[in-house]
Amino acid sequence: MTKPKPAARYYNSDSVIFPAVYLFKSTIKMQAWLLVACAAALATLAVAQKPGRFLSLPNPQKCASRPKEFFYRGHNYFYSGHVPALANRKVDWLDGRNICREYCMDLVSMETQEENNLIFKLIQQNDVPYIWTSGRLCDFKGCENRKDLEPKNVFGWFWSANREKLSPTTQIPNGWGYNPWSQTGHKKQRQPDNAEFDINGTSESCLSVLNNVYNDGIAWHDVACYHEKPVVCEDSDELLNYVASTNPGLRL
Ligand SMILES: *[C@@H]1O[C@H](CO)[C@@H](O)[C@H](O)[C@H]1NC(C)=O
Ligand SMILES: [Ca+2]
Repeated sequence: MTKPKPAARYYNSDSVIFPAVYLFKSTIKMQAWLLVACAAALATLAVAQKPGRFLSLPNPQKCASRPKEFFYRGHNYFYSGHVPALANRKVDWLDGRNICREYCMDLVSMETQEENNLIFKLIQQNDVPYIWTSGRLCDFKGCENRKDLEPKNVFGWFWSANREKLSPTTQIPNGWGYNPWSQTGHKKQRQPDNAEFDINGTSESCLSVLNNVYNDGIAWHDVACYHEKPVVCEDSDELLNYVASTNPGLRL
């Protein structure tokens, strides 16, 4: 197992790129957002004097030739294990987002049961052991003083790709027939259980779909973000719109 990276790096990179004021607001303009992101990145680099970890910007050529394994409701998806250049790569959560983002995609977000079933089916049919999703706990700088996110283990989760909140973790989401969070895990408790925090203080702040790791079928788990996993990428409207508007004529 590789040496874990300090959890603070995730908080830093998230709070720099996604100040919580932007969370759950989809109205933000991409150009303004990029300016903020770049300014913040430069400022932090200048202060820190060492490379930080940041969200990657999309690469127009990669966006135009992005892998399209399947299509659902206006979005393309792919599993990294099925892309020759990525087939053997397992990455931490932020690197996972960045792999996707260079293709104008982001880690997958399952807002509906139908979409979740598609991802579960992909995992089952291909014997995928686990994947990263864009699900993230709002536990970094800027998430304080948000009464609506308390308690964090119930109300504090959101999809990073579009900054939409998840349903409360203790409930069957509206319109779903089951709760996608596992009923068990390391502590034999329902998820999210933040189990690694109890072991050594590392928060389980990222959402992974695990395939029967705890004899629990395919289900959602909170997992520490440094773990290395393959990814499922999903088209990002935000990044596609941005690259389309800045590259007239590019076929996406
Ligand atoms: C925490 O515990 C996990 C599981 O035993 C281990 O893989 C990880 O390296 C530990 N992290 C730290 C920071 O000690
Ligand atoms: Ca867990």
